Amino acid sequence: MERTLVIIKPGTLQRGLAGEIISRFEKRGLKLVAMKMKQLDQKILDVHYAHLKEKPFFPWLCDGMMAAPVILCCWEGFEAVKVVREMAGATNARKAVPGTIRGDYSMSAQENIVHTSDSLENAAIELDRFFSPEDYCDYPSPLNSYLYAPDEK
Ligand code: IDP
Ligand code: MG
Repeated sequence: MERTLVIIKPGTLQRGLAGEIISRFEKRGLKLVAMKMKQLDQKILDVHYAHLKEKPFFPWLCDGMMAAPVILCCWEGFEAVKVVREMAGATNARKAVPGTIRGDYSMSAQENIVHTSDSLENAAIELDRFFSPEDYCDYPSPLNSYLYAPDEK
């Protein structure tokens, strides 16, 4: 099973949508294995959004990500990285397809509800950035035989 990082962004929390967004991942059949609320700071955002440092919108992006706490979630599932990424939809929410999270809840390229890891490699790096080994909860998945076929592991 893969693990991926979702960050419920500050605007999502402020708009009272956090529960609804978390619920969508639950309903899809993903398993929540770690979760915490955190106030992000510039230091961690410089690393997390290093690929965007030269962009003109970088300061606004960071301001938005520090405007309130975020909710960090680790979701587990078969091919979870790609599934979660596709659930989020296009970065620019105005171009995101209806039915995706961004396509259903946002009008913005910046204030776009969630962060999702974009590859298995980056998921591992990002999860290490925000979670310690003891943050992960190991608990039974009694519904797995209803959610998956035997070769989907
Ligand atoms: P992603 O979140 O879909 O992976 P990235 O390119 O990694 O997209 O960008 C990270 C975040 O930076 C986006 O989620 C969004 O909040 C912000 N962002 C990206 N492109 C733009 C833009 O053109 N204008 C404003 N904000 C942007
Ligand atoms: Mg990204």
